[in-house]
Amino acid sequence: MLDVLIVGAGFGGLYALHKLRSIGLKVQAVDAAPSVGGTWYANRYPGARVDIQSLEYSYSFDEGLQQEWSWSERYAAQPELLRYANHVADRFDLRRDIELNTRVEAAHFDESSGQWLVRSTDGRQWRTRFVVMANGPLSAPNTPAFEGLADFEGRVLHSAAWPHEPVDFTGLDVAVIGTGSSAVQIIPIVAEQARSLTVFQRTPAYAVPAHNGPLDRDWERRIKADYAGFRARNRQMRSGFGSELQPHPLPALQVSDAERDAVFEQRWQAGGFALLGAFTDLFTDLRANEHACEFVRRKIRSIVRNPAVAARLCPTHPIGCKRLCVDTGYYATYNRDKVTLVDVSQAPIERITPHGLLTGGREYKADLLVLATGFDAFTGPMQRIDVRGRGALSLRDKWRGGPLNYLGLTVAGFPNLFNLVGAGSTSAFTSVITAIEHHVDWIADCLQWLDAHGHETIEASEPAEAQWVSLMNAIAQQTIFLGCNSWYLGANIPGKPRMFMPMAGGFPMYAERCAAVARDGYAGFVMH
Ligand code: N01
Repeated sequence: MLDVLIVGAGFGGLYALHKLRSIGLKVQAVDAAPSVGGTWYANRYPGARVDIQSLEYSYSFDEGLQQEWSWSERYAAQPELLRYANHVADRFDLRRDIELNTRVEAAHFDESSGQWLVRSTDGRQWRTRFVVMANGPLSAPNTPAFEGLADFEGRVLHSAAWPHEPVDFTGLDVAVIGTGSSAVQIIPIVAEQARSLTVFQRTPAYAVPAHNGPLDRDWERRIKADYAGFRARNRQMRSGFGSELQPHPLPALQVSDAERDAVFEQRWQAGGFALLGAFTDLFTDLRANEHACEFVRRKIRSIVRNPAVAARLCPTHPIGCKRLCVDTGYYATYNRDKVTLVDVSQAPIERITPHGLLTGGREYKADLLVLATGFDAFTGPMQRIDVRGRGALSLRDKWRGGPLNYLGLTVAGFPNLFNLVGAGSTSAFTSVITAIEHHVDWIADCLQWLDAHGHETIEASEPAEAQWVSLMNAIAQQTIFLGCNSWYLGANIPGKPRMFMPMAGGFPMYAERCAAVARDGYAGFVMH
């Protein structure tokens, strides 16, 4: 009998295992993959790298770890991130409590014993008091149901299930479907190797340059001289990172056009998400947001030589409404003669043929098809498991209209079950490792508190859950996030209920709410 079973051994599962073991609990983590690393094990397509600077996208829980690890680049690439996950697993002796190649298919709460029964696809079972779902909000790849896909005679690769051996695009006619963060990283690299590349774009993306390169060692030394202070300052930011570039003191609408553009330009040169942190009203005022949109559109028009292609690449939705893409040479790729951009916003992909794709009455030939079509975010990974709570309540049924939750960490009707970086938390808007550390520390405190107070179970109450969801909705209403079809809204998956799933209130506000709930003796929860 376990105290805690953790589903997933990515960055969330690894820290949960370390932390919960360190407070004396008997913990087991399982992962479907043959390796630790989660997202950074699965997403190994060419060009895969983090979009938050590595000095910020890394664990802060151990001073020795953050001092000794040295990133080679400003934005680490997938192999280095995977090495980091493996280093952490070794350094904290985590592997002895991790079962790999183990896919959980069911987790049922047994009311008579107050325990969870967790079962894997190969028939193994665990009894555990608590379950921590660390299976990641972006771990269920979305493969659209394109007619004819099974009859395609070339190779089909999904960005999130990339093969382990290198893929050689030399001499091939390659088609990429999608222009989100994954595609924006894949496209420039494929374009270098392939004979031709055709990109099928439904919605153009805003992409800002990463300006990646070797890590500036002076900067690294400066951060490491007070890493704890740097992390603390980052946690005061809405996004949980980026404290070195504070927003302009005035809103975008209160400065002159020239000053606003100078700030945007400075942020563009800084690279990455800095642009969205330029002014505090970019996420709350569509007129302010439009200035940033137009700034990026001007950049696109200045980079892409063919005006018709540039126009097709210019997004019309608010910037940041869909996750901003961070790129290396994305727009310039469309200046290559061998790269074609096909707009499928009006005439969708009709079908995949044995030798290509059919859209707008024309067939585009391809030897290799890359699906960079994203994920069934937040709910997908949870609903792929048969989770049943009190009274055999199924999570799939409970979430039919959207992922009801309390604090993003728990769901009413599912005692002793916690979710990391899921719907209802700020995960999608923070450096995810900051979110992970916050959630796990909160859960660890909660489990200790339960034992100290002689409680066996903790469970969100339905009124607290309803209040949290209406707070999430009320905050989202005040932002620009409802103005486009994003995976935050479930809008990328046909038939998925439209609900804004992350908490848009910013990390400091979210963390304070969670802390207040704990201070108030876990207000909104029912304990037995
Ligand atoms: O997925 P996406 P992603 N016909 O959903 C298109 C993180 N991430 O894997 O926009 C035609 O963003 C779809 O079109 P539309 C990051 O949080 C981070 O790229 O729905 N097209 C879109 O263009 C990111 O946000 C990094 O109209 C179809 C694309 O496929 C999240 O993961 C790198 C279609 C999917 O884009 C997801 O990114 C990679 C159809 N039927 C990912 N269905 C870093 O940089 C879908 N599309 C760290």
